[in-house]
Amino acid sequence: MHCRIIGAPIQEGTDRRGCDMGPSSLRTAGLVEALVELGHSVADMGQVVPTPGPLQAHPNKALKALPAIAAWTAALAEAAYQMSADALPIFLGGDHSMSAGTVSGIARRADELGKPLFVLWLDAHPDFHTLDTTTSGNLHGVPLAYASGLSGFQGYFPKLQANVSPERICAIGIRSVDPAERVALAEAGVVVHDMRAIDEHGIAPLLRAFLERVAAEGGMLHVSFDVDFLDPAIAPAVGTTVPGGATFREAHLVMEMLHDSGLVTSLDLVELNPFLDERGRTATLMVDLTASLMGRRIMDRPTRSF
Ligand code: DIR
Ligand code: MN
Ligand code: MN
Ligand code: MN
Repeated sequence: MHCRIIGAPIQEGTDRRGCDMGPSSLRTAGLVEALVELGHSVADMGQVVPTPGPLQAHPNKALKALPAIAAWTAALAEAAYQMSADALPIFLGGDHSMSAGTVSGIARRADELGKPLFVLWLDAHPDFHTLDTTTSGNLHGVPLAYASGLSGFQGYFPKLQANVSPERICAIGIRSVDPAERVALAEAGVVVHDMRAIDEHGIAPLLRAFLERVAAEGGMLHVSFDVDFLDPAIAPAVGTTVPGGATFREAHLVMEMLHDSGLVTSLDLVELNPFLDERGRTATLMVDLTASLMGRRIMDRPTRSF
């Protein structure tokens, strides 16, 4: 597989500073080396640079850094579209607002190829606010709603060239949902597997059902992996920890099933805040999990087993 690494040192989507160091930390933890060791060819494309746009006033006075996030979204959408032409792009965040750009850029690529785009959202949060419903004003809470084509972004965020159909989104690991998000997710038809669903059924059957849908429709699959999907006990380096997250073993199982599916066409690694890390522990775990997604395993499986 040919991989392209793209740094997105964006931190204006959160209250806490430090996510701008995420790409460096993932590189320092050996991401490129891990991929090369698995036999992949890797091109590190460096960092995306946004071009600031005009200041915009929005009726929701809570919104923070709207022009900055709009500029990042435009730059990342273009990068995602370009970088997905001939490779598997891996976007290194940066806070999750970056996925407004990556998912919409990949959606444009899928549209051009005539393939349905599916998104696997691994996160404690659905990030399904619009500019009107967010009360924190932190724009890492809106990317999935924007990329789904929900209204209310027009005139503030870049005009969408293509969107992901909300019913082709599967969110797993969810355990912190704001009231407006709860309503919007149900209306849009996003498939949400919260922690209770994982506890009742196990994570594998939930993921398998989704992967079978992607395979049946011949779709592309974008994986957006927020560090806070993981339990804070194993992944402390994130600004918005929520107790009761995915375990080390659940996370590796998800990654290995994704690899076995052969369906993943792009990946975001987001919300790593190295300022909150313990000697690179979370960064190293994110690299190990990415290696599992890209083919590292304990023993080979006799057949494709997702
Ligand atoms: C909360 C937290 N839903 C908000 N969101 C995120 O501020 O809108 N935390 N994404 O990681
Ligand atoms: Mn998130
Ligand atoms: Mn989150
Ligand atoms: Mn593994």
